[in-house]
Amino acid sequence: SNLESDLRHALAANEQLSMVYQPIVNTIDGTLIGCEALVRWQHPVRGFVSPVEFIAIAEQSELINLLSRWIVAKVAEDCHRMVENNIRIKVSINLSRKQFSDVHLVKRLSKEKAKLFPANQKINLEITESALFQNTQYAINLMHELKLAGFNLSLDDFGTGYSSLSSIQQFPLDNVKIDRAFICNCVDNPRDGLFLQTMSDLAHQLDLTITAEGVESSEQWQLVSDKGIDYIQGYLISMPLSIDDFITFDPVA
Ligand code: G
Ligand code: G
Ligand code: MN
Ligand code: NA
Repeated sequence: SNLESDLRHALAANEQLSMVYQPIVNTIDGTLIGCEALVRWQHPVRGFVSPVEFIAIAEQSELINLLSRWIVAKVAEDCHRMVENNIRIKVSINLSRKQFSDVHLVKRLSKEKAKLFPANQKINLEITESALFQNTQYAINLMHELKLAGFNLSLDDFGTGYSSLSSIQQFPLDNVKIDRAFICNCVDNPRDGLFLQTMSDLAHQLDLTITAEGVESSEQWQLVSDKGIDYIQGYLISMPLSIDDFITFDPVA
């Protein structure tokens, strides 16, 4: 079967697709400060299809617009559930390179924010590193517009790609997410530890917060904490959770 037409069908029927939410906590005391929304597709024949695969397929056509709209509407619905359960946290939504280069992005997201989300909902947009360096001036302008529209901005997957440490200072960011590649060996590899310390110091000099992704052990949590990294996310804290599980998630339990 053809994945593109299958995805089109799943979107039209509002089935097979779901959102999960991975907690993001304070490094110092483990309190919940936010979550990252991640899309999932349970295909009836193929089973779980990775978002890496189906987002790339959606981006080959206008289907990416439908998928983006579905994701934002679903996240908004789930933010209402969180607020009803007295969970008022920042929710992070990923933007792919192609989504980031859509000229209608700011207008569309602003409308959706006003119309669909709870009042005063804090929304963070995660932009992958490679998206910023295709056209630096375009990226800077777009990011200023997103900031004016009330969104917070994270640089996602930092360290995997193109940016030198100092080049990030030109972008109006709020937060940097260190790619999990630097976390997985950081306890044994002094070079990764040095990179984390350097990134943490730089982020704070630029007035950004910094998040470590992919924290899987308490040794990693301790090391990341020693480096002054503000927030952590990873399987040690929690897997990504359905909204039902997320609203009963207790980070300190
Ligand atoms: O959740 P998982 O580790 O399978 O995600 C794999 C990749 O897919 C990650 O790079 C993640 O950023 C991306 N991804 C997951 N959900 C979304 C989404 O809702 N929108 C976009 N653009 N990317 C997503
Ligand atoms: O590219 P991005 O950072 O958006 O991707 C997030 C992805 O990382 C999600 O698909 C999520 O499932 C995955 N992830 C989250 N925590 C961990 C972890 O502790 N270990 C590993 N290996 N993957 C993780
Ligand atoms: Mn992300
Ligand atoms: Na990432």
